[in-house]
Amino acid sequence: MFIEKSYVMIKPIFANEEWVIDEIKRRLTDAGLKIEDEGYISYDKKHAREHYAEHVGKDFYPPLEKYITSGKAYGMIVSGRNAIALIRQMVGSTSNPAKGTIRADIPKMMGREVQTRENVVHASDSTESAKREIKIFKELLEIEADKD
Ligand code: FUP
Repeated sequence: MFIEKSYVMIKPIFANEEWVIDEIKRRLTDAGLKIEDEGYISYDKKHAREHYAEHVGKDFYPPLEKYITSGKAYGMIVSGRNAIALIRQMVGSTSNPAKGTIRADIPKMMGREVQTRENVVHASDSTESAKREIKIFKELLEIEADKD
C-alpha cells in the first residue's frame, strides 16, 4: 500500500473553536496519520470556486460558497497509508454521518444539529482531488503570509 496525501479542511464555524481543531488533529494522529503542513486560511470566491469546481452551477453552490468564504478555515496536509479512504471513513458521509465520525460527533459535542451544508470538515476523495486542493491550500497559505 502506498503512502497517500490528503487535504483536510476544517470549515469556518468549526475552525473558530481551537478545541475542535485539536480534537480532529488528535483523531487523525491517533489513527497513525501525519500532519505535514497546517494553518489558518481564508477562502475567497476565486479559491472557493476552484476548490468546489465540480459543484459550481449547482443549486446548492451559492450558499456553499457563502459558507466557505464566511470566515477562517483550517487546512491540513495529512499523509499516511491509505490516507484518503481512511480519512473519508473517519469524516463520515455528507448527509447522514454515522455516530463516531467527525461530521456526527463534533456538532453533537457543540450542541449543534448535524447539517449537510454547514458541515465540519472537507477531506479529499481521490489522489487527483488531493493534488488540486493542496495546490489551492498552498496559495491561500501564501496569501495569509503576505498579510503579516
Ligand atoms: P463531500 O466530498 O463529502 O464534502 O461531499 P460533496 O462533494 O458531495 O459536497 C461538498 C459540499 O457541498 C458539502 F460539504 C456540503 C455541500 N453540499 C450541499 O450543501 N448540498 C448537497 O446536496 C450536497 C453537498
